[in-house]
Amino acid sequence: MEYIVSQKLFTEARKYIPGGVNSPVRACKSVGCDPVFITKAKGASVFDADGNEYVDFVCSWGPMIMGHAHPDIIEALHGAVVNGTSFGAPTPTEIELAAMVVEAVPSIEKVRFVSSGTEATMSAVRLARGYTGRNVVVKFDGCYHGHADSFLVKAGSGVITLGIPGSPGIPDDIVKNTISIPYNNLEILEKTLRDEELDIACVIIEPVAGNMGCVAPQSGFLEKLRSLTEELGIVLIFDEVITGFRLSYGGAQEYYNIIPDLTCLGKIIGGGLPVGAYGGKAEIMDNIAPDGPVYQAGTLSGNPLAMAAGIAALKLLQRAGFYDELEAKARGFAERLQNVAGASGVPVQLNRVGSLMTSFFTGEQVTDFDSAMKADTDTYAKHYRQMLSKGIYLAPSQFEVAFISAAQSENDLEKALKMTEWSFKNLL
Ligand code: KE4
Repeated sequence: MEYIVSQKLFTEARKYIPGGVNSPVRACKSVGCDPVFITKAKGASVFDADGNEYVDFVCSWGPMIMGHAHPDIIEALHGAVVNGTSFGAPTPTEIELAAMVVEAVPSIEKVRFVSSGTEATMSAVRLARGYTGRNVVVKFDGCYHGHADSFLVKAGSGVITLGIPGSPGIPDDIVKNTISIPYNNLEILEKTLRDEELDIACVIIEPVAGNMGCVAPQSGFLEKLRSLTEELGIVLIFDEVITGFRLSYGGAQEYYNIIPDLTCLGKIIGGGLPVGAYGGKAEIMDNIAPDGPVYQAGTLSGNPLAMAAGIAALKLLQRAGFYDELEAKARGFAERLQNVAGASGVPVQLNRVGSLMTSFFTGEQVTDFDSAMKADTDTYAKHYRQMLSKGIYLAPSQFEVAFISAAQSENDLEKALKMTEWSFKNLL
């Protein structure tokens, strides 16, 4: 494959944009190559500026569960855009999408739309602090909740991908109110939450971690987290920006039947347009301005185009059998991928929850941040470059997930398996 045009574009982009990208992980630094510039996408395929076609397992980092440029979403956007693009005023479509979210997500009685997952999580934490009058946020090593100051402590996603401990520019006063503890460690969880020295406002967690690679909650972990936060009056926030409408129509909380106090959403609910949301018990949500004193606002919150795309996307997900079919497809693919890895002799741990999965290049089980960090990122990088050269578009980081979408065909998956088999033969 040639990447001549992408390379020219990357040089040009770096003149105007830091790192040539508008989000760090896209720069492909950790996988030892320059990014390809994508010009269009359709269904399971993305196309780069050199005209190369790829089977897409990034899915825009999660939103494109239906595949790219779905006709229903395109039609919804056409219908909306002719009426204008933004009004800065309440609109009927915000009510429609809000009602769909309230209906779908067990914990959500009221919901506020924002424009990104980061806005959703930072607002939910501010709300939890305002509602409890406490300051400390507990998060988990390797989980990523966006780039708000409070979260860049042992965070996942691009923070571990780039190997940066946190970020300059965040005052110690902020960091001291964030405590990060190991995922799946019940003993440290209980010890931390029961520490009376800490005035803990909330715990925020990815109910299935997707930002240290895919890491599932071990049996009893979420249940213990829920019972402890309930007992201690600590607000439990599920960050379902990835898992919301992904693991089931009601998200991870429906999938595991654990109901948090607040839930953060993003990605899928925008159908590819910029949307985030946070919601939960009315008793808590009614503390948000203008009804309550906790302030949060946004010029483009509830944007009519984003609402139209989100409504169309969720309607597609309501089809009977959708999630069963997605689970069967993902399970079948993962089983075959496991066989390829097993036959290759390459040490791979394949973690999968629903249509999220990660192949960790390590011989040990991956159950938390420390075990994830033992993965061989150089081998992942070589695998990434090999797969790209064969038309398979994976996440440019060992610490992200691959997404199965409704659009990938059996041929697409078969091609990915064949190229994986070829790659594994040429890795070591
Ligand atoms: P955004 O602000 O990027 O819309 O959402 C932040 C966020 C919050 N919570 C979770 C669980 C998330 O995964 C994210 C963002 N995910 C990353 C990739 N895993 C977005 C990709 C990027 O940073 O470019």
